[in-house]
Amino acid sequence: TERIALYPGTFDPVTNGHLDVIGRAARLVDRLVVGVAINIGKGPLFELEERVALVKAETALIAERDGTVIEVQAFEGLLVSFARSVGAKMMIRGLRAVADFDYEFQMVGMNRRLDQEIETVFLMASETNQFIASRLVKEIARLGGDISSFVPRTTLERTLAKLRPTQA
Ligand code: COD
Repeated sequence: TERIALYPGTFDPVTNGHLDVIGRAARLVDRLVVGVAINIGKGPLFELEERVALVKAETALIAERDGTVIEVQAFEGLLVSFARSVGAKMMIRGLRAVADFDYEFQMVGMNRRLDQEIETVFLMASETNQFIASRLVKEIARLGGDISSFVPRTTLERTLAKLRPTQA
């Protein structure tokens, strides 16, 4: 049977950290579904459609390079329901230093109570990419810093256009 994994996130916007995790995950499975959450609670900078489009553009390059199957889908509602709907028994999450642990630990625990069949697998990005966070990328861009080593090209352009309209 086909091994399907779901990598869910807000991707506001997608960073080299996310793409690093996606590249690693794609090598472990037959099909990787990247789920872009509406996540109104986080008050995203980018519209859902735009976040999906950026993830699609960047993952297409990885899929082509590595010959893997990567699908990008927006989702609303409960994560475990979406995982079931795409047939994923594996949930991929990325781990940065200790800061992520608490939240991820809770998520695994809660999701496991909701669906015992789904296992969460944690991956770490490379040394260059493991500190990158969408929140800090946006803050640095807003303050005029250089974010070109944290995000892929298209995302860089879109982020600058959004946050520094006069300079983009
Ligand atoms: N290196 C490694 N991993 C990274 C890096 C990096 N540099 N940057 C990000 N990551 C990881 C994050 O730790 C996370 O695992 C993943 O990449 C996605 O990150 P984000 O920030 O884009 O996404 P999140 O954490 O905001 O996603 C949260 C969800 C949308 C998955 C969550 O809110 C959710 O499940 N929503 C649906 C409603 C639901 O079911 N809620 C109950 C959950 S228990």
